[in-house]
Amino acid sequence: MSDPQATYLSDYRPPAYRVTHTELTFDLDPAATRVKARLHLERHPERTAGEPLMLDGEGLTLEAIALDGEPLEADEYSQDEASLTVHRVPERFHLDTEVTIAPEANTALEGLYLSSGMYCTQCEAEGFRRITFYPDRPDVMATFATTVIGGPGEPVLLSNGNPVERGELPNGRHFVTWEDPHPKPSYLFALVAGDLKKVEDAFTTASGREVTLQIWVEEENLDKTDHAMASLKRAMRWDEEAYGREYDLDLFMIVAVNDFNMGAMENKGLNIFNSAAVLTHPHTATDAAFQRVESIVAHEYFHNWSGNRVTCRDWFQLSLKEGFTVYRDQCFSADTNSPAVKRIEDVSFFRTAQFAEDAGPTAHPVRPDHYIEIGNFYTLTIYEKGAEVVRMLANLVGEEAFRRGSDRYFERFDGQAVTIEDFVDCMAEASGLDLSQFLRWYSQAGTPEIDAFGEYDYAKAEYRLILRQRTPATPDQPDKQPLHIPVRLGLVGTKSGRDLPLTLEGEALGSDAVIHLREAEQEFLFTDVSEAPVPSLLRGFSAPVKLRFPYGREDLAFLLANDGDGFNRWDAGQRLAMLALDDLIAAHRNGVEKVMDPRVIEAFRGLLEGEPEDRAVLAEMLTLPSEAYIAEQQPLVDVDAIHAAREFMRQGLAMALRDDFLRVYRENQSDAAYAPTPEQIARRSLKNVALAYLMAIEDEDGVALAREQFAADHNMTDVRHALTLLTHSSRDELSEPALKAFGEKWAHDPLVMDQWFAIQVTRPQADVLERVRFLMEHPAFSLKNPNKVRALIGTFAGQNRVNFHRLDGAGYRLLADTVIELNRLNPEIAARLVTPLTRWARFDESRQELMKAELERIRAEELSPNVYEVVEKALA
Ligand code: 0A1
Ligand code: ZN
Repeated sequence: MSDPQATYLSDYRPPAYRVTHTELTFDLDPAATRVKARLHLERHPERTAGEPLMLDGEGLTLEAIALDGEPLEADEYSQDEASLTVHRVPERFHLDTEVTIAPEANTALEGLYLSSGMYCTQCEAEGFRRITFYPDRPDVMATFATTVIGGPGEPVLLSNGNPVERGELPNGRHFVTWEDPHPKPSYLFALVAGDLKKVEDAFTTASGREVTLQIWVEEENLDKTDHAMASLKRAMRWDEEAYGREYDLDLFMIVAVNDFNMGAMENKGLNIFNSAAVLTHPHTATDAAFQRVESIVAHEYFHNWSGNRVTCRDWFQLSLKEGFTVYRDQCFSADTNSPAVKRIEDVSFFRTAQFAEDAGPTAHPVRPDHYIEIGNFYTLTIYEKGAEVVRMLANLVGEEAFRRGSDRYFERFDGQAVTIEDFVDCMAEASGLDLSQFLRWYSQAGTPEIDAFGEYDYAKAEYRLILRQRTPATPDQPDKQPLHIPVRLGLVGTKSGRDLPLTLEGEALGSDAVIHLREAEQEFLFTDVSEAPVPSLLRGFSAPVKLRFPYGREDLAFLLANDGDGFNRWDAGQRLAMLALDDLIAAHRNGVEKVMDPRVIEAFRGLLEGEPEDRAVLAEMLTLPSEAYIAEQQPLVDVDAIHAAREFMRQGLAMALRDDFLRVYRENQSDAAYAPTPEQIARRSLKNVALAYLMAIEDEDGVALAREQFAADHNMTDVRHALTLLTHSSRDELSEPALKAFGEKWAHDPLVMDQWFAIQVTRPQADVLERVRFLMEHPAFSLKNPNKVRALIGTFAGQNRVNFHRLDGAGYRLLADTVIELNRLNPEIAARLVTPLTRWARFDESRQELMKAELERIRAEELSPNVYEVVEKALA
């Protein structure tokens, strides 16, 4: 096999021919589905006449081909493993092809495949070419008419748009024809067929269109759709109010499937969801799962405008739809729940996972300029950093100009496939701002670092702030330019404990302002500063950067108690804990006795004993930075020292504040009927944080409460949390009976079994790796199901840091073995799973060697382009 080739943004050309209308007929069969396609084509006006027609196609058996009704002779076309070329075509014509494909053999879950006996499709990014020959690129947009023929096993036959005809056929077969009037790229095509049941509801749009809403599931899941339906209706209303965007068909469908590579897919009118991203029930799903479902349902729905009506010119522009849509779903969730907690959760995840990606061998810009396999670019950088970039734009231009800009974008480009510049231009026009420097955020990879210094001049009542920015080199990008960085800040008076009014260069800015850092180094002089302040910088995480400031621990304790910005109050607590953790890590490494910093205890005591304004935020404030986040802050990751330091601090806090934790637990314990409301969720989080501290010292009252909470079986949030604490305790008599009871009770429910797997493989005990191997043989586990792989292997490698990084290399070996097997079955999942190994450079030498050896072992295999690209970068 020759090495896979890269595709470059700079090579972009419009397609030689475009498709104006696509007619498809599927005659379904597990081993040999027949797909007939009639493509109505015409030459692209920007391309010269007489060029051959090239269509993408992979794994298709061509049965027939005709041009304008005339079958083609063998010398009139040619074929290789990825394409079909018709040598001579007229300006305008139609092409008929007939192919067969084998959905039952499709384990990659791209194209048409079978999931629990049900036919379904996944076409983004390049799955449609596994269904039929087609110009499979997002800038070819056509209307579709699709006929699906199924048998008695497929009473339900779905595709995009509206059903226009249905009927019976010989041999017990039947058909439904669907028409989608909105031109769309092939990646938004979808088909679902099987024995499905639906829940139906309705929504009236602002302009009075009656929309039927359907959620299609396997019969046993009919009682798990309420929350998704309610979320969908909220999202539809929100998009009308926040963006003026209405739904544009009479029918909107969601289908739940068990085997799915990602969370969900925004196919026009027929969203297909990983069942984990749509099904909820108080007894099977946690609060976090309820919130995730709400945000994913909204995300896919919002794509109807940001992605479908206006789509991407090419896959380099992926963040155009994904960054914008993530920003939209984040704002929606913030509006529906607690905005402060939503931001804290998003930022702590971002700073852990995206920062790590940006610092590793697969770092890439929000708009990459080349790729081997686009499937590898559905990343935290494209999605989450892309959303941060849109958020910065929104903050830079202001709410009203942002709305004018987005209106302009949707109106100007409706029905078109466009670029990131098109989007940014609309924002520049709507606001009158020059965003040319800002565009660097899209092309420059890596996390910018800001070093800040401040000086208060008492006599002059001035505060001088100096900001220096630099972005470290990333693969392929040694030199970086300064970025345009919005830094939101306040100055908190040390006497008054209040945000002071800000005056910058004579301009009064209020007490909370955004300053614009554009130079490598820039000075900001605030005047009329009446008392010595502590600066509160990068409020709300106003830019995706690392900001350092030489805060003392007293400063941080002060900000934790007084900062006018809730997000930065939380961040001050995290910084304070980090300083203390650094000491503990050093002590552990040097083999000296660890000592708990009393300032952390006092800060936590203040939080626990104060009046909680927002319980959900309080729960976040009482949560120490994760091991992954701590690791992200260290120059060289010492997994054992980090684990030991964090455990020491958790236990120190638990011992010092035991009574407070117990009280907080009791005050927030409730028997009210479960509802995923912000109030209830906040109480449960706070109570469960308290319980986790009590269990960190295996306090007898804590143990009793955990057992009671597990036995009470009130809702999955509480049950799962209690089970996790019992399972992670050092006492087998606590963990084993609970795990057994839970596993037996839920053996029939795959989504709950995923949780059962994840809970066990995050155990800190040293024998957990053997348990992972053992569980891989469990009847509920399957390498073919991505949810199972993520729950068992992904969770172990990503979250059980001490055991994955075992010094004998057994964790690495387990991961590599799995990647090698999955490389053949499902390359997309294999390429994602390998990620932890690619981060070898952060660890000590012996671990580096072990990790690289496993990467080499993978590289020696015959690799899919997906795994090849990742492993090559990791070993470069
Ligand atoms: N566009 C979807 C994500 C998605 C991408 C690829 C997929 O299969 C390979 C599936 C889904 C979203 O943003 O939700
Ligand atoms: Zn998306």
